[in-house]
Amino acid sequence: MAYEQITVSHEGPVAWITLNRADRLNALTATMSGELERAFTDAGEDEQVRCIVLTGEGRGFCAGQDLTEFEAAYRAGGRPDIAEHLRTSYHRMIPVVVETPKPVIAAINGVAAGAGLSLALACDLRVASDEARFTQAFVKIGLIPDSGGSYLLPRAVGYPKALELSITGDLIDAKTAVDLGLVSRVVAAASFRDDVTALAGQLASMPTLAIAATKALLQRSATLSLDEALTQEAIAQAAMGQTHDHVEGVNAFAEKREPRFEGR
Ligand code: LHQ
Repeated sequence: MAYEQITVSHEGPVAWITLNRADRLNALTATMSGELERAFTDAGEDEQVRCIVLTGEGRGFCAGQDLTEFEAAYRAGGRPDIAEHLRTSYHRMIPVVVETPKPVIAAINGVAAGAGLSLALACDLRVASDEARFTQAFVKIGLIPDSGGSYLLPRAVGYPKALELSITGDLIDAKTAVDLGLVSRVVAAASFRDDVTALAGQLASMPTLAIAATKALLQRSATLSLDEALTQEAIAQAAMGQTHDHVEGVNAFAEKREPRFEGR
């Protein structure tokens, strides 16, 4: 599949999706959003892929919406239909990332701003380089957190910090981000690629179907009663009980050896 603004490469069972507009800090365009939607759909459906890494080319992760897409219209006195833009780009792409039935690592190599931060929050794990920075940039241009930012950020860091970050637009460093729980770990820029590769390899060797079902259960849990959650757990566990990886895990335990999971 040919892409213009992202690249996709495969290293064994790991698919690397890289935002590829380094001179714009990988700011998002409608084209890039469509390409991400396609790449995540494909990786989600590809049985060979058992972990996905999303990262950025160059010194940025993603600077959010490419503001130059709207600049000409504003300068000419126009008012683009932002809701239509959201519906046809972010509202299609973000749910695909969230619901991808594979573990997704945001490998945050540099600055993540606005919709770029929302995109990182749509991933399952966030690993930041110690050179990464984060900003809910929306308020600085008179906007509200979109592309899932109003939903995902409070779930990551809690309402008070989410609100503070969203109404100040403050740029925070990776250390602050890990202290807040915005990212799960920070690694040195020098070993960033190797550390992410190791984590991706670890996740790719896990029972992929159980990870997919776990994601779906946890994502739905906030809107369920305990009774409903227990019902959903039983349905999912019954399905997992039928998998090769469940049998392999139990056998490996009994035989005191490492399991060889196959993602089926
Ligand atoms: C950029 C961008 C960018 C274009 C850096 N666009 N060129 C919004 C509107 C409408 C509809 C729907 O949704 C949204 C959602 C959003 O995402 S709103 C938030 C949009 N993003 C921002 O407001 C962030 C703007 N960027 C920044 O504040 C800074 O660039 C950050 C803090 C990200 C990084 O700062 P620096 O490390 O100092 O880099 P820089 O500012 O020098 O940027 C490098 C280049 O990238 C520069 O171009 P140049 O030609 O001067 O080298 C920037 O113009 C360009 N760039 N962000 N979003």
